Amino acid sequence: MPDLIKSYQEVFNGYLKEKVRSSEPSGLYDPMCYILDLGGKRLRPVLTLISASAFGINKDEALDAALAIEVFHNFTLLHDDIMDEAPLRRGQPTVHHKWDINTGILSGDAMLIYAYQLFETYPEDIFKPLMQLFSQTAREVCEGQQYDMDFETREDVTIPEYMLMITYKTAVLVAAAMRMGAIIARTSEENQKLIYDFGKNLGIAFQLQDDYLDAFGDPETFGKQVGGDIIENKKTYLYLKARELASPEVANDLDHLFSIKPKNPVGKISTVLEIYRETGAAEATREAIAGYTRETFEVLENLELTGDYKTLLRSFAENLMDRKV
Ligand code: DMA
Ligand code: MG
Ligand code: MG
Ligand code: MG
Repeated sequence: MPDLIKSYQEVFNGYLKEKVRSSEPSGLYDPMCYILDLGGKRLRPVLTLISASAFGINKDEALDAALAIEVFHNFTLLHDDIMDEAPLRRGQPTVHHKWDINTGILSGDAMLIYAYQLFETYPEDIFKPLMQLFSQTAREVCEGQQYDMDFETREDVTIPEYMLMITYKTAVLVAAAMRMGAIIARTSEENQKLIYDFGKNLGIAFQLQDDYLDAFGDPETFGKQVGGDIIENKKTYLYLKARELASPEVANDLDHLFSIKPKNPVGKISTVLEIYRETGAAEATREAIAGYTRETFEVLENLELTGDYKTLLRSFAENLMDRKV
């Protein structure tokens, strides 16, 4: 079954290359191709294609929506890397480091518009729900990103607030990717809701894992700067759990460390990682990831899908949760 996923990735990558290159507009062409060519997991577009197939239509019918989702995701990355002051993406310099901040913003904006244009190939009865879902999702992602920024300087962030923030900034897009396949297959509203829920749970587990890897990932393979969230004072699940489990003294140390941005962050990162481990926050985060992954599988059980797609989605999710990048 994972071979099928690989073939979906290949079909998608081939389609992306052809379509993006042929849409050559202007000077924005270079950064857009640069970030898209760096690859990445292609998680969201592959989910759209799987969803379309699972609801009984040819995956090729979902390629434009899959590309729209991936282009949109990469737009969010260009802006995210500026906001997070990230030097690396997919093992290479981020767009605003390779070019400059203005280029990162403008080519991100152009990609957002390009993503919308990709829906123009769909007939009216599909076009409208796709546009509605996409616009709603785009607004939610921006709102989630705003919360993420606000949390950097807030000391009273709670775990439910964090969960809401990652639902908006990450999970709704994974959920939308799944629902788009269902919309294009013209399946029932009930199925659309269930597949959306599946994607949302998967997206939550995915972002928890993203935050975990940002702290404990292998710098050789991660492709981003390990410790970036600590440098930026991100209030991740790791931080919030550590804050909850720590003694008053250690909690004070943590508060202090998350109120500064030292020029050389090496000492801060290693102290914070030690606190994450010693308080049990690292373990608690691993447990939370496993818990959300289990919930994802429970939602999957209630879905009516053709063929062996439940097994496929399950193994896809399991692989995703074992990932190193
Ligand atoms: C991911 O947040 C959310 C969006 C919308 C890009 P993040 O900053 O943790 O992502 P990454 O780790 O990929 O920079
Ligand atoms: Mg980031
Ligand atoms: Mg971010
Ligand atoms: Mg991250």
